[in-house]
Amino acid sequence: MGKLGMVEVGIQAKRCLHPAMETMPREQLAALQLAGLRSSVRNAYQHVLMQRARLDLAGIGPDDIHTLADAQRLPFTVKADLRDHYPFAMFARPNHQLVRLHASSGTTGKPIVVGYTRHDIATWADLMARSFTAAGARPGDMIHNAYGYGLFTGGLGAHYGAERLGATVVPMSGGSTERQVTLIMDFRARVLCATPSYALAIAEVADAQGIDLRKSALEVGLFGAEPWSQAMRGEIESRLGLKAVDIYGLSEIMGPGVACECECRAGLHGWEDHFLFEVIDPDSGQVLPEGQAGELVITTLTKQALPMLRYRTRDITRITTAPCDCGRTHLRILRITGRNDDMLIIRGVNVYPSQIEAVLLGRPCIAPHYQLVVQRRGKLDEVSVEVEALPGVAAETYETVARDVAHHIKSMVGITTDVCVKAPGVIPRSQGKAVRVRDLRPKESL
Ligand code: DLL
Repeated sequence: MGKLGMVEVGIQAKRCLHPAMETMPREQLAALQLAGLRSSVRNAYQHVLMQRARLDLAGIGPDDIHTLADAQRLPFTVKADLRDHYPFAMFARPNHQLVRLHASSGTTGKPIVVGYTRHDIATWADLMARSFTAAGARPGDMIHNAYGYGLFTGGLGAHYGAERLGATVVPMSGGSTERQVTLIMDFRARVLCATPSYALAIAEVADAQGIDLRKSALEVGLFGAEPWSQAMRGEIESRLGLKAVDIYGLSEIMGPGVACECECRAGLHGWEDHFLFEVIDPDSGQVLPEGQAGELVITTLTKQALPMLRYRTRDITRITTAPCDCGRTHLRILRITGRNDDMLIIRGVNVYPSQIEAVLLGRPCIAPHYQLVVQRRGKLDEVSVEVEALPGVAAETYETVARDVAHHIKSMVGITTDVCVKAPGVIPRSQGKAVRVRDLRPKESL
């Protein structure tokens, strides 16, 4: 690398919260990961009965980890394991050593519960602060946090990270959307944290109040917790007048801040000093070569209370270790296209809601609010797309608009859909994760 390159990396590295760690040569990072992997397997083996039994069955123990590739011999962990060991049987620490619990809402059956020691919470705050910094937030910023507080990891995760960064956090949570708009304007927030769908709901309420959020102090948004398309990014940026950054995480592994985009926005840096990332073929379980799309699998390297070995996230993505212009060396996870569970198979074509979203957001006359309704007719699954017209579009033209949208879905995604254009404001708005699919198929047929 030439001198100029060195200077550029130097400048960029200043935008890192932990420059030495975030720009560490990959061989050193690998050595760190190996040590972390050994200690995480040891933690799980020594303190979690279920993990010990499973590792014994697989014939691998903490002393058998010699290279990072040995991770591939470890058994997978899945969400059902957490349900089956509800509430605390997967914890590697007794309750009196935990300082916090979070839980997923769990639409079916028991929720899953995750626990943190004081050290785990400090690591999480650090990684969230690192993510904020990568996204362009700075100490002294006013951070408006519209992620839900409570058992969901979004609110408190972003909150602790913002405080750790040295920012001022407005702990707004989701809901009271008119008030959100008022406080964003009055407190002059520079950074907004919300799900992408809720960010748009805030923009819509601002419009209705005659307030132009593009004139607010907002400059950066950290949006995540649900899949969103590049087209949605464009929509959010033009409505809110900020730079929209993608942030990823999941409760089972930590919460938000497992990975986050930097200012280059060319994939989300997965923080490899704390996590080991793999992409597998969801059917065979085999690790895929770098760059191929598959299911993301994550192993925690430093978690005390809940060490996770090869957790199958169900999230579909690709990873790259190619150098990023920001100078960070940690690999990048490309935009999550969807979850395995959300994938629809319509007459043999695999479809993620985000693919349909990308088409909808590119059409004129259509608002960025939609739901897909899946039904079974005879033996075949069918999708109807419920979408809203923009205010001001004449109701007589709804049918023509619907035909245009159906045509574009057919040509770009390859499936035939029944499109229904509805009046503005009819599709339910989210305050957190948007419900994109209404599945009306009989349960026993799935
Ligand atoms: O959603 C944690 C989070 C909060 C992440 C705030 C980002 C911002 P869970 O409720 O456990 O945790 O849901 C995790 O949400 O497996 C993905 O399917 C999805 N998800 C999270 N971030 C993204 C993203 C939080 N940036 C599940 N893009 C994950 C796509 C995402 N999907």
